[in-house]
Amino acid sequence: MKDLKEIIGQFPEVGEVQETRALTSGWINQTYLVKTADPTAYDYVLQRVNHQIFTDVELLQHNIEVVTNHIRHKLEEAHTEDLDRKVLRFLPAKDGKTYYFDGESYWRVSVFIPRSQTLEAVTPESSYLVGLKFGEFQAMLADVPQQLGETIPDFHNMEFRMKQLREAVAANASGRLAEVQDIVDAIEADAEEMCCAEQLYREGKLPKRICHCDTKVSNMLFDDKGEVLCVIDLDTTMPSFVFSDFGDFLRSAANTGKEDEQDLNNVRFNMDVFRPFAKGYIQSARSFLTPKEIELLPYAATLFPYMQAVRFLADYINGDTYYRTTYEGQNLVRTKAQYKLYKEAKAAVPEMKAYIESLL
Ligand code: GN1
Ligand code: MG
Repeated sequence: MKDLKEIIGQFPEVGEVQETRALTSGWINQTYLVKTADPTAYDYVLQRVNHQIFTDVELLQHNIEVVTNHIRHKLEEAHTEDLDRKVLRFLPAKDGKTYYFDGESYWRVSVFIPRSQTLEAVTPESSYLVGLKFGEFQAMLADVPQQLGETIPDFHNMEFRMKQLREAVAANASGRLAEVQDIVDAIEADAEEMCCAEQLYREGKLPKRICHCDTKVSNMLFDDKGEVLCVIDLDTTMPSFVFSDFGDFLRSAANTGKEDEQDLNNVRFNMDVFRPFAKGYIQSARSFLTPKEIELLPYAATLFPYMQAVRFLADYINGDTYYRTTYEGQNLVRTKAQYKLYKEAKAAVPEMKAYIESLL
């Protein structure tokens, strides 16, 4: 790998660097904090893009530029103060592109948002704010004039995820199939029902819109008073079903257990997170949501744990080639925990429906 200083030097706006240190969060891209010598200047975030996963970095950065410029423009029109803390800004390299290719890796630099923090867990109060903000994020992007591409093709496509699972089962590369046959059968039993969104899309009954596609509380920056500053980690921002952002957020935030919880009794669907999140989201997204999209929100809360169970299970059968694991069998533990969450969310659907109706 090239010298980091040399790479930072490709982004002239950065100025004199005092120190560069690795940040640990996120396992997909490698991230560094670049502290600058001038105390009045911004610090920056340097990232090496994982181009095994994001194979089209040109498209990736195109999406990010369109999205951040569009949001910045809207915030300017609304005379929003403190703009550089409300939307990410990526710096141009010497050639004007927002990334630099060193012959081996792709690098990009964005402004480190001063006086910001991330939260790892939600409270009912923060889930309301987060719902409001993700709805607003989608609302601001509802009229983006350019076409955005899929940075990971078929990312939240349930039919595609089933196809991957079926291929994993057919190949049985790790020899682990016999051990998980019961759970494969259970997943197959619900597959048709869970793939309904793609079918509705083909029938023209469900649109795709620009979504974040990695909604979780840690992808949002807060100020020291707990107010939301902005949405971060825009790599998967692309056309998808709006309920992607709704369901994927609840998959982590409304789970009372860990993603790889061993004790399945701890995995329940937390309606005390669902309610404020749904309230905030619907409040800011209502202006553009169709009745069908609103109707499908409870389904989305079941779809994402189901999809994640399918993805973890396929990876387990493939021999753990995608998700990093820290202990033997972790992908199976994750699968079972996500499947349990799916069942819990399913049981809560009538309650979710009634609550959403009460909001309208
Ligand atoms: C990956 O790395 P992270 O946590 O942002 C994955 C998500 C999964 C999640 C499950 C690009 O996201 O889709 O929901 O793991 N991202 C990618 O923990 O595959
Ligand atoms: Mg991510």
